[in-house]
Amino acid sequence: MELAGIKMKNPVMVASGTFGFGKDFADYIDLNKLGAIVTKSVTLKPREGNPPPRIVETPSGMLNSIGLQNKGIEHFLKKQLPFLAKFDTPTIVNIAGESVEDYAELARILSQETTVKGIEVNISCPNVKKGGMSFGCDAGLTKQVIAAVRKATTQPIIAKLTPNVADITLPAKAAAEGGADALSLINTIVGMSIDIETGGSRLGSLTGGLSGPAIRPIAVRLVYEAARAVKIPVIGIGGIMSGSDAVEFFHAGAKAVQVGTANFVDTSAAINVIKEIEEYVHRHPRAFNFS
Ligand code: RRO
Repeated sequence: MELAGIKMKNPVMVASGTFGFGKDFADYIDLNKLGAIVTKSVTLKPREGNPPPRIVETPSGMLNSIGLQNKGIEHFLKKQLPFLAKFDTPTIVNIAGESVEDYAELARILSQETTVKGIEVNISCPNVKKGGMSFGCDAGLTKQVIAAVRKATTQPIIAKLTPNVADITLPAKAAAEGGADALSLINTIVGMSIDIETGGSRLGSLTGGLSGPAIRPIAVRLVYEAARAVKIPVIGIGGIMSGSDAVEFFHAGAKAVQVGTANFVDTSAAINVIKEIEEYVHRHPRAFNFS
């Protein structure tokens, strides 16, 4: 199948931030079986991330506040990308920045790399003070960022949207107008968990992004709305733990899905999702057209 100009063996990708740069999973699963690998967000310069604790378990989900920790684009190109080049699975690089120019610069740098088959533009990180979600919450800025990335590269562009908005159709349309080839949604939902003994937040940065099965109905609704607002393909993300969860997103209008939090529970989660989708398609041969 092909999505936004990216050739994939199946419609199941692993979501940014939940699969590192592939290496940690390669001992457990065959990376060649995945539809695509989306790498952890990379910025121009290294970032330390947020103060600990950074992860809290919640009912049917988890809160994270990593704060975009990464070693920067130079390190990524030298130390992480060469490993992924060995696999016959497209690598999609998730990029993040504090300014429109940061995103454009990252896209320019990555446009030289043949291993990179697509760029996922993270305008939806809930855990940073500058940039991140503030871009994705504003349709004007969404369009500006995507248009700047569009100018900087001919690689396929996926705009990763935030659910923390009143009307998802506005950033969805803005990203499409800016020149995105696809949308991916949802990133995490801003949440908070309080330790009642101390009265303080369980996260060092007070709030974090909620993910996991708890958010799936919200994600399905937002994918449904976004898919009807734009002509470009939508990639569904949000609490997919099984093939039937993924199938829900396909019925909502998604053309592909990303498995995220489930990777923390079971290293084979995405592989199992692929198998279960195959079984569903076998039982419902006319349900979807993955071409
Ligand atoms: O690093 C993070 O804290 C983070 C990012 Br960049 C993101 O896009 N979504 C998220 O839940 N956490």
